[in-house]
Amino acid sequence: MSFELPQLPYAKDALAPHMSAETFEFHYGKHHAGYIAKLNAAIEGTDNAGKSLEDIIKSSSGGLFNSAAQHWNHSFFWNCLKPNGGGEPSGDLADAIKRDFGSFDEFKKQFAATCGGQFGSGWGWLVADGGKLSVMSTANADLPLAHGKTALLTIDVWEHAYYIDYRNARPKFIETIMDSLVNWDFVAENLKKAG
Ligand code: MN3
Repeated sequence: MSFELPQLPYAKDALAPHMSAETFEFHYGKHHAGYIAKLNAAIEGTDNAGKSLEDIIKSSSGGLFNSAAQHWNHSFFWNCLKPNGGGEPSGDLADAIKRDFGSFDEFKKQFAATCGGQFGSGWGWLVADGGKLSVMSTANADLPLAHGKTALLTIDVWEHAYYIDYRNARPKFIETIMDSLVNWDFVAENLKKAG
């Protein structure tokens, strides 16, 4: 069975002006779709053809790992966003952030610094690790799953994620996601599943 480009949880123009339909045409329609095409070509006719995406990620390296992980990362990233999102979470998630970072503002500062500080292409993450929340960044296609951690929230900081709407202004892109786009309900669900 081959992997398919997942439906976006909103219309391609639903996050404008913060993330434009043109960005989705390229980032989702070409980059994400391209990773899936490479992944399918790499697994066709091999033992990996029937495996889950997570199993392929955990057992692969090199080009196959990159394609599989980038499919996972992008599918996760789209779900981390929603129209009229952003601001502050509530409930258990808010309590856990306060417990492990001291305050939401301190989390936001550390998360933005981690996302902004990733040198070159990669991802910024809020993760759960042994019942505790922390922030981390990964290079290229790398992801928390490969380090035994559970992803709760991510921002894609590859240039292709922000170049159309923000040119080279990665910090403004990160700030806009935090203020206007984060889907905290999705993050809270991920925390619940992490246990
Ligand atoms: Mn990307």
